[in-house]
Amino acid sequence: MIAILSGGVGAARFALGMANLIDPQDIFIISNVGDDEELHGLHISPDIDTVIYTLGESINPETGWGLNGETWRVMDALAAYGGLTWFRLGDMDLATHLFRTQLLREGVTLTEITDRMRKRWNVKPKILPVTDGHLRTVLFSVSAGVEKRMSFQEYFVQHAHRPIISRVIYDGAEEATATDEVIQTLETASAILIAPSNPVLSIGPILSVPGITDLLLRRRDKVVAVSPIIAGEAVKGPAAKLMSELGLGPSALGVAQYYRKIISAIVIDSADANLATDIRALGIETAVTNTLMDNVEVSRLLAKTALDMIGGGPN
Ligand code: FO1
Repeated sequence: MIAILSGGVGAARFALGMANLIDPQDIFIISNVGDDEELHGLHISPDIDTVIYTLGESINPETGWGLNGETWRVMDALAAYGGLTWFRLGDMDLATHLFRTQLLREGVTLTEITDRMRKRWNVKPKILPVTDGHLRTVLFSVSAGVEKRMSFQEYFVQHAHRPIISRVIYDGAEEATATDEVIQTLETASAILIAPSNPVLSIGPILSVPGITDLLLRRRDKVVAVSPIIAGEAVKGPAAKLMSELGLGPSALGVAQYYRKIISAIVIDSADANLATDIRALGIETAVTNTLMDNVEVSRLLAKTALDMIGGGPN
């Protein structure tokens, strides 16, 4: 059984590769919930949905989020009212959000709801929100000496990740508790893979939940990361820009430094082969391969490279 710490698009593609490599029922995906937000009166869990829709072979391939073949009649009708339109939910995606929000109001946990959704999409890997409690990534920028606070979706979608970020916090982290399923998965997994997701915005919230980082420190020998940064650029999203604004190196080396206490191995892209020596000097075993997952075969080979590094792969 293997665990994958997961954000959105990059992690979903990586998990798809893994599901083509090993028995999908042996994969446990621990999902970030720091991007979650209440919008349109509904509970949005973008990373969970991106993973479910991708593994369910129904993701919109152009955006990397939402459903393929989606229609937008509800959003158009909402726009006619002058309603909130910067964050768009497609007509079919709306059903996902109505379902989730209703069950949350009835007191069903996000873990249980996610499992019901997974089954509806015929997804075999288990998808586990890191916590059922409140955990939100909050970003700050400074303008004319005044600090401005933004929720993740305000930063990412409304402001198109343009603001220069001065700091990031994980609101609720101190009181959050990892679910029993998550703890048990991380205790027993034969390999723990950190997907090629944004270290600060996607994996950082997972690591901020009390107990998780300590557990990974103890299991460091079994933890391998895949760099989401290739030649100083994120494949998707603001990872490189944000890391540089926060004073973290915007490179595969910066990623290795960010995770250095909790990983024993990392996979970096061939374009970054020149960084391998510096990363190995941190005491991190380094594999160099193609990490740009533009098809399932690349994802599968990447998953294999990562698993092979800690001897967790199939023969
Ligand atoms: N991203 C956008 O850029 N614009 C949107 O209107 C938008 C809506 C949306 C709805 C549901 C969902 O699951 C994701 C959505 N996203 C949208 C993507 C989302 O903001 C990001 O993919 C993640 O939060 C970053 O990992």
